[in-house]
Amino acid sequence: MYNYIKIEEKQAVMVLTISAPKSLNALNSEILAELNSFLDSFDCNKYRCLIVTGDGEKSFVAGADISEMATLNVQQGQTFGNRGASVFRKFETLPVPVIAAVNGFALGGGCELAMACDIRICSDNAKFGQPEVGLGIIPGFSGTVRLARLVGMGMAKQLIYTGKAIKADEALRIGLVNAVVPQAELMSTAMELANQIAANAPLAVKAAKLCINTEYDMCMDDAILYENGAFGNCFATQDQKNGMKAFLNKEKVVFEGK
Ligand code: CO8
Repeated sequence: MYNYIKIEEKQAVMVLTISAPKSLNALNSEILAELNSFLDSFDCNKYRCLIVTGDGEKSFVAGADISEMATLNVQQGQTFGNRGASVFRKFETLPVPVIAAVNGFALGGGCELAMACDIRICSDNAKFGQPEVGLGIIPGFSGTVRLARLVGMGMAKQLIYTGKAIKADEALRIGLVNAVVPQAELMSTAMELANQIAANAPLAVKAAKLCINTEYDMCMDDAILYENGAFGNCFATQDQKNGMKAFLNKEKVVFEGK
């Protein structure tokens, strides 16, 4: 069905693998189109978490495809940038949480893809960077937007202006990733995290994601009001009733997402 992405269902968790090994999983238009159609058809009622990774042990995504960008004009550059940015925004706003399991190079568009995910964990051989200015461009898949939000203005500017890649331990230190694990444990760690998320009340997890994303750009008073509305809505769900009843009766609950 797809040429460049592989999908694997693991009960309530979906694993998406970007696979273009000849170019270290660099993103060309075809891969972006496949990711777009995958996201459009993703069933957020069936799956409670999505894990995104890259094929092989060397690279998550080594950026946007430089061979495709080399001859673009201004209009085509904007179109290509917009294509990637809008796909990444779909990852960011997917109703269920998305975990990036970064298994190697996350450069340029690869770092930008990881940043559009909710949570990033990486293998100890991972490298992160925004090398675009060394190619005569700037990050164009929303890297100038998200990097400063994640690691602060000063560090984002340093990374983008120098184009230098950083290793996994430095990415952890500056808060770009949540955890670093040995390569052999990356997918099992991502899966464990995904299963922990999937075991919780799915409507509540979705509401929490929407709140955090939406409130980030609001003023404090509006954000508190927004959360209050979403909090109240939780009491219309069966999951809230079952979850609290199970707690009070010292029973285990299985959430149905209702
Ligand atoms: N695009 C196209 N091909 C790539 C890319 C890429 N981003 N990265 C690697 N490849 C290809 C190489 O050309 C090579 O192909 P071949 O075997 O045919 O020569 C193959 O993958 C293997 O790569 P290397 O031989 O270079 O492997 P190394 O282990 O020596 O080096 C690196 C690995 C360090 C990852 C190196 O390949 C590299 O520096 N790659 C480019 C990284 C980069 O600059 N990424 C950012 C690209 S720009 C970007 O992402 C902008 C996003 C916003 C776009 C907005 C559009 C307007």
